[in-house]
Amino acid sequence: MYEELKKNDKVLFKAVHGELLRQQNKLELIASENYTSTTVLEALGSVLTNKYAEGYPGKRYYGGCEFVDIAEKLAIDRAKKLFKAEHANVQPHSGTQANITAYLSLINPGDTVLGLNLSHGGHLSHGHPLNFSGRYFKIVTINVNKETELIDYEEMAKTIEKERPRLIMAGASNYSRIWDWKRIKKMADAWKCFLVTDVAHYAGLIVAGIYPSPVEYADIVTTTTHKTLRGPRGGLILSKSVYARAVDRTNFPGNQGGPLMHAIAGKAVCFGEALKPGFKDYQKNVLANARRLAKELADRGYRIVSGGTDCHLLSLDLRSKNVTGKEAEAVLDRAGITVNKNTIPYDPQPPMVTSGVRIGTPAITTRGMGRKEMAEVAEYMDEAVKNRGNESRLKEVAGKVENLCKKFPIYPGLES
Ligand code: DSN
Repeated sequence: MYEELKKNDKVLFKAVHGELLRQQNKLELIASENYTSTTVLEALGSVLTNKYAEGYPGKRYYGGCEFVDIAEKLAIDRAKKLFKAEHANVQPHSGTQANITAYLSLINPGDTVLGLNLSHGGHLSHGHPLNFSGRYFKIVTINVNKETELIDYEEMAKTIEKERPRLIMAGASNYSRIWDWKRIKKMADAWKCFLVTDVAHYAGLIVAGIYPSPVEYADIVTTTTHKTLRGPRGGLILSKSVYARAVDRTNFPGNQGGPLMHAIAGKAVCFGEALKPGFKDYQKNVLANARRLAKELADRGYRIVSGGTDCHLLSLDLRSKNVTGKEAEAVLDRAGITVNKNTIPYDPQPPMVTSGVRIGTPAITTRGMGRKEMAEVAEYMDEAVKNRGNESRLKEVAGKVENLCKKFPIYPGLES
């Protein structure tokens, strides 16, 4: 595989091949990552990358769009069916780009947006001061409840009453519990503000029916396609048909130029795969693995933020182990386990240090690991954290991790 790259660009080939081996031989526990199918990879590497297709199917600014139109139409139809949505725009290059489109389809710069604080599990594009969202909108944030570490709907209601946002952005990149979309919709209606939900993390679970869908409640729903959905990197916007025109015009020409047709083809494949019955079983396993991993880690003395998980991710509070998130991320990496440091609610440490790590099971479940392996994963994580000053013990753990990974190949045939 990668024969041309190997022959024509040795330096880049080395990087691509190295990354393939890293993905194969290490445990990928970053909650927002996954392994796409080889069908998605083929679509991504297809000749569709050559085509300019500004506009939408049937209404393009370029000739020669008859085949890319088929791909985009397929992606749109499948997305609508999958999420039971009235309208879908498959062109956003990323989740953040989808969020820019969502805001600007409904409100104007300077308007007030309410979102979950980034250090409580929110996302940069939900109002961080350095992000476009924080620069162009007035942001008010809510925190999770200090005791329960759950979304505090009463605080949310009070904040809405006081700040009168024009738009509520509900969603997270590190919140493992159920969002009560219906309750938030009631608040949005009561105070006449728009509701946008960003389900980038939960999308796969939602289409499998094991996490609540906000599609019937939200004016606009945004998501990425590469996390639990297991597709190519990219964004997707779903909306009520009343916002279809605004969404389409705001995405193009409003905030993007030519769509990435190879990525849209990859999204069409991903949605097709998610419509198949096996996808539901996969998502059930993702959730069951996350719950088992949480239990195994709790049994080893790690505190799970909010006491557990209802999705694919869990947030670990490492303070009882006297290790920061930054140190844990580094030490786990030396043991062949990839995670990301993450703030926990009311974290005493700054964001570049943190007291926690975020862990997810989408990727290890894709490669076929199940409940039995979760005990092994927890054991290796714990061994690494306990032996953080001992390089030879860490090498030993890395060896065990590699042996486990070898039993679950990710792309058989690609490695040679
Ligand atoms: N960076 C993504 C995540 O890890 O959740 C969100 O954009």
